[in-house]
Amino acid sequence: MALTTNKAISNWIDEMAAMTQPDQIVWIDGSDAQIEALRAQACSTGELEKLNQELLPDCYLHRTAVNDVARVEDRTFICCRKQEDAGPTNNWMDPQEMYAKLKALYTGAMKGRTMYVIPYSMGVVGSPFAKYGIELTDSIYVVLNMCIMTRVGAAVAQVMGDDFVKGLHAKANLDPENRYIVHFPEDNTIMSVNSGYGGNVLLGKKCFALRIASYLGRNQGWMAEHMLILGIQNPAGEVRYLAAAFPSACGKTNLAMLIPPEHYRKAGWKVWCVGDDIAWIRVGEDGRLWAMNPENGFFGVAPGTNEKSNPNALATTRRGTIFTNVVHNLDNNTVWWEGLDKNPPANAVDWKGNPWNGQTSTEKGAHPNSRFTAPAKNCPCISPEFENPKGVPLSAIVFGGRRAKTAPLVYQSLDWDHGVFVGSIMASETTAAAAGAVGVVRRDPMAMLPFCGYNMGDYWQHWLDMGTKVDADQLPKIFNVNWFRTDDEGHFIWPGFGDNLRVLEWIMKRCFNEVEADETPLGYEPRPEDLDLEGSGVDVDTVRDLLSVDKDLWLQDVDAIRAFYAKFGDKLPKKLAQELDALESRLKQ
Ligand code: GTP
Ligand code: SPV
Ligand code: MN
Repeated sequence: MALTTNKAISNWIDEMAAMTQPDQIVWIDGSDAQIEALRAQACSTGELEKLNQELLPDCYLHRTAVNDVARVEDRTFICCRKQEDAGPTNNWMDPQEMYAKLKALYTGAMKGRTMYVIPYSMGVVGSPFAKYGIELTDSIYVVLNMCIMTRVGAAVAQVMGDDFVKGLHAKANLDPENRYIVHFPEDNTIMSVNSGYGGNVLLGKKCFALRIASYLGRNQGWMAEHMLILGIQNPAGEVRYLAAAFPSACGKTNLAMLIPPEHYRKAGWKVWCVGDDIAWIRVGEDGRLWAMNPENGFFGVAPGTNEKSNPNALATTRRGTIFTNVVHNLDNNTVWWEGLDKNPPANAVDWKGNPWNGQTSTEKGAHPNSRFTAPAKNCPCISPEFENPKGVPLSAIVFGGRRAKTAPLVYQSLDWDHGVFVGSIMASETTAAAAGAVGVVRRDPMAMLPFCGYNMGDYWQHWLDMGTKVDADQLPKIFNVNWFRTDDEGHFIWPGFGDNLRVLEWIMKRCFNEVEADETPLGYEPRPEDLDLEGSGVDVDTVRDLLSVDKDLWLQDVDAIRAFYAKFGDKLPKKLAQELDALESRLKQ
């Protein structure tokens, strides 16, 4: 039964149904009974496998098609009327042309199938900062994931009125040549076809909460960012918040759920997770910047998650979780992935669905971008502010990426505008989260290269403008971090994970004027002896090395940045060009 009688909604659904021609239409109310029935149905067709319910209650396994395991950036489009508004970093096509092309792909695509109607909320339902969407899909896997990742149900259908983002997803025949992930920001519309992989099909996530929302945010004076949000509680009991943007598979989920090193724990330090992937940031009533997490779950990278690296993430996946493209351990009907433990199962099925012996196989059992979809409420360190519709006030914004050599462990920008510059010049080695080569350094400003729904030059200007809406002393301080510097053998020098708190502590001290810093051509850096290294296994000299700035490498980077900036023509804010010149002259001094 329809969950709303709103005409705008029913007309649009009728139109989409006339095109895709499903056998039936089913509204998703998100009730336990409905979810249970859908799980059973998906198990009966093999779309899901029910895991050991004693060890992993309400947990299921799914395998995608082998050619459909990551976001497809080359098939992701921003279709606005003027190409200039999409900018040089987005694929663009004229909206009418794209609608016509897609119509051919969607026509009859749901014949013999069910169209599910998912009313969902990004943010706490009914709160002033929530935004609503409806996703139409022919995939039960998508329905069940959306019920974890977003707030779904009748209440949402009631409050959304006419103001909702339209999302249409059809698996069609999963043809990679006709796979399209398309955004029409001017029409509040998302269309996804021929994929069944998370980031391409869970339309509330990257498509809405970043690409559409970044466009809305620019028009409405707020920001949608690819950022985790966390609270750091110090021994005095104060909680200070930061948001951090790292590219895909560069450590957001891990940082967001960090467990402090032992002596910090003993002293009373705690980290609270508010979000692990997306932050919507606004100016609050008190004039500060506040960040809220619009999601309701985690779609996290499985490989590398273990009892030591991220016990909180592991605990989060122990119930109500969908695992995608991991190893199926047949002995006890549980799951496994590379980096979970040193004991891969011998009697298992790999991510492709083939028999797999982890003791003898030289091939990976889980896909490097295999994922878990887990409810946020499972997380042992979920912040008490998680359900606060306003989110949390930010003291710091942190940028970071994977850089084997250039970027130091941490540095602080000179001020907001310089911080925007620092975000704009981010670069990182590519990962398995997107289809294509892995380990290639590319520029990824603010970790938003694949997610900005408009011209990146305008986006930078929007960042600069946001800085003028907040008093200078109230603005978050902006930092850059790099956990991924390697030695000559290619090993990570910094221990990372929980030990990253040592750097976050320094960052927070800087925000509250509790520690001095050294000035370098890049900005402010810690005096090595100011980082608490107790129990880290790292000595001060190593830290000095991790903080070193290789001027020759940086001058080469300046040239690369200049070439990158040139792509934006007039859209490049003058302020950023000036910041680049200033960096160059500081490096040459
Ligand atoms: P998306 O969900 O794709 O946006 O990724 P993410 O940014 O949340 O990355 P995630 O925390 O899942 O980490 C991705 C990979 O980086 C995992 O394999 C981690 O084990 C690894 N990783 C995370 N933090 C660190 C760190 O501090 N040091 C090192 N060396 N590796 C890390
Ligand atoms: C990312 O790739 O940044 C992710 C996973 O968080 S996805 O939902 O596929 O975008
Ligand atoms: Mn992400």
